[in-house]
Amino acid sequence: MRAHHFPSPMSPSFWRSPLRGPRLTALLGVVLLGGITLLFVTGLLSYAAYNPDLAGVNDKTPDKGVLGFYLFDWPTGPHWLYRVTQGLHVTVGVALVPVLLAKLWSVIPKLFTMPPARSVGHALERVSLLLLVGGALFEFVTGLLNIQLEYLFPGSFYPLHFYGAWVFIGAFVAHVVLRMPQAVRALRERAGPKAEEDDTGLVAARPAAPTVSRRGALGLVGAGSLLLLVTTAGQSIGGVWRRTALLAPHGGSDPGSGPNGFQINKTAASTGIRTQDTGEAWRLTVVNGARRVLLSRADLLAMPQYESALPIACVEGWSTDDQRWSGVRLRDLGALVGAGERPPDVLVESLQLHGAFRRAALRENQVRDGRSLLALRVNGAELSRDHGYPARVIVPAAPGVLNTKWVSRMTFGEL
Ligand SMILES: Nc1nc2c(c(=O)[nH]1)N[C@H]1C(S)=C(S)[C@@H](COP(=O)(O)O)O[C@H]1N2
Ligand SMILES: [Mo]
Repeated sequence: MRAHHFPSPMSPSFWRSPLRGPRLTALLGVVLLGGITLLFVTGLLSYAAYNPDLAGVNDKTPDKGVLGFYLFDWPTGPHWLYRVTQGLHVTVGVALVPVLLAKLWSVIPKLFTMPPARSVGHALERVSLLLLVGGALFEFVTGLLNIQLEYLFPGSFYPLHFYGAWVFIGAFVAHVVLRMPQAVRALRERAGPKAEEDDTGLVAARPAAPTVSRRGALGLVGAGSLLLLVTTAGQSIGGVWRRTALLAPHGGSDPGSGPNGFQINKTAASTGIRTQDTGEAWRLTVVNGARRVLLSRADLLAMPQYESALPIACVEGWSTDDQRWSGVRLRDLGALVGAGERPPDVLVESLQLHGAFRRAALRENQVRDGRSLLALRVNGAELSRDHGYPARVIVPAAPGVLNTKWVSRMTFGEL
């Protein structure tokens, strides 16, 4: 009897799909080139939107060094700015998952190529591919876990995703530059090479009979992406689309009803806000240097009230439609303690004792904008406890993280 000899993954005859080849890899690569560029840009924007250089409390990666070279003052308009940039970041990231997996599948034989390195150049190339594949998986996995399970990374999600992005993008740029000529050639030649003439190592040496056409396979990947798109995008688009956001744990369809019936990030109970601290005894302390004012909720309601229609837009990708907030302008609170015509930056602190988002700093342009409020009411009703009663910040175009709830103290000018 003759023993059957099964090829190992290191042998070229192990990989038999007739779909693999430079053309499939190049087509998927082009989609990823566009998509990942968008993820990188919107990711950098999201970091800038936190105003990390303004104050330590805003900076989740304080050791960034030169990687913060591009930071700029995040603007206050258009008021839906962060809704769009972060909605794109998360939605496109989720929708690209099938494309990324298909791309990895299309090149997997190369992962097993033996010998591991034929030359120094080849060794360097393979190390860069490890960084590329590892970096991509790392960024997608940390991003997806953060939007699905918010407490998985207590505070460490930001540095992981931030530094991971820079490692990944370095390998990505090198890969694009090195592979561009091959990809362009593969896209020009519709037919694709036979195994004998293939110099990419992607075409199966002993192809099995096809079970699906290349077009059919690409169609499946596209359909997977589309399905993820329509079950995610609704959390950022809002309106009736919110009902299709089946994959959105925080931005989905059932935020309750009534004036306060829109998405809640962390509830009062989950952040340890006690009822006795938000009742009659609550006071807002407003400080500017030696000047200090204590205000009750009635005092705040007696000040001129303004209305702004603004969304909450979270780093997790979900956002609310515009809500009608009303309350006191931040710049009027600054004026109360003599912060002047051009109010300086402000540190906003909440009743919450623990947690990364219990306080945040706002930049002078955000304080100055007449739409920036310390909101007391929303959509014609009192703020609910979960939306920040007795008072919360709302600032146009800013990430949700800067819209501090349960505010107890505002310190102008000392950041
Ligand atoms: N004190 C406090 N304020 C906070 C937070 C928090 O955890 N604690 N979360 C912030 C984040 S990350 C978001 S997205 C918004 C959510 O506001 P909402 O729950 O009213 O939608 O509140 C912000 N304000
Ligand atoms: Mo958030």
